[in-house]
Amino acid sequence: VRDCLRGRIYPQQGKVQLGGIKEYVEKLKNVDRIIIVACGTSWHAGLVGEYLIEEYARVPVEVEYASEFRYRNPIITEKDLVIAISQSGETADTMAAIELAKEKGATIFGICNVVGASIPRLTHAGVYTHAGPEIGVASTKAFTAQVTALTLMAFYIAQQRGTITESKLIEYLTELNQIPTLIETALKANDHVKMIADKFKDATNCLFLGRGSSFPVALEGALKLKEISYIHAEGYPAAEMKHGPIALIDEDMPVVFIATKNSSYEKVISNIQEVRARGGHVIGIVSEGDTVVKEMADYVIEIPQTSEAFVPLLATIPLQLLSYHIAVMRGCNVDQPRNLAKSVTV
Ligand code: F1P
Repeated sequence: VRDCLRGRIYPQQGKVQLGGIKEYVEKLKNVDRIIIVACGTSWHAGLVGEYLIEEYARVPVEVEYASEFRYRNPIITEKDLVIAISQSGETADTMAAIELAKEKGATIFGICNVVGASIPRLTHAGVYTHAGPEIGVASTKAFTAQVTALTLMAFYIAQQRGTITESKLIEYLTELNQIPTLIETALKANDHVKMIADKFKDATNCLFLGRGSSFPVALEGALKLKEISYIHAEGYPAAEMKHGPIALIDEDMPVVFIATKNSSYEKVISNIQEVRARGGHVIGIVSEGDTVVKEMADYVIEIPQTSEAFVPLLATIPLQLLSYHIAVMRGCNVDQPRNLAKSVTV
């Protein structure tokens, strides 16, 4: 994350620079639709990107599974900007989605971790995340780096289009500059998370719920648990719980809530009450110093207080740790989960 931030933001001047896409400033000023294509964890990062780009740059964004997009007949024009996200840069579905969009004349940006991989070579422009090699198969630091790149992109586009004031940009970039330190603070919860993992290591199901940009974080928390510990897990927008998943809740169902002190805090609290009333066990990812969720939940994990824009970067950390510890306790190989390939090239 430090690498991703370094040299790219100038908090005092309220300026973001993204060298890889600087030739496309005019395109960004006038773009009226962005389509994000990706698979797995990278698709979850794309959903965070949708929230950030729509919120700050006010450009409509669609996020598509590349594995679906490539096989249907999507409407794409030369006016569209397609952002392809991939850790490995070799995912066959994402490459096919890029080829399809290119044929229709769209401009393609890439967000990729591996320098010189196939995907960056197929794109017109893009940024590298420089997160370092992912030792394991399941993406972890690549996700935080992708979200950081998308955060920078959202502010960069907002700056070009004038949809954010200079003072707001200074405020956000100053906070963004602190994120590496806050991530280090979030990592200090490791032993506490390990203790919680021990309580839930024998679970057979788990729900992850969040609102706004915490919804893709919930999806990612569930995917990590599935991928490395083989526990069935689902991520849902907390507000969707009443439309179906609530039927699953009983004393055998742990529910992880991303319940940080942001715009949807009060609403998430009512969702927690609904789970408690049905005997479900609650693990809350909360802002430092929270007392309300602490009273209601079985366990809470604190992360530093931050603006809504940056919650995904911090809230992901305890979820990754939780999956990691549960997987190790269950005797799973966290680096090489069964049936998963580092890059899905077919
Ligand atoms: C996409 C992905 C990963 C997942 C696994 C299989 O890869 O779905 O998110 O963890 O490795 O592939 P990529 O396109 O981001 O390399």
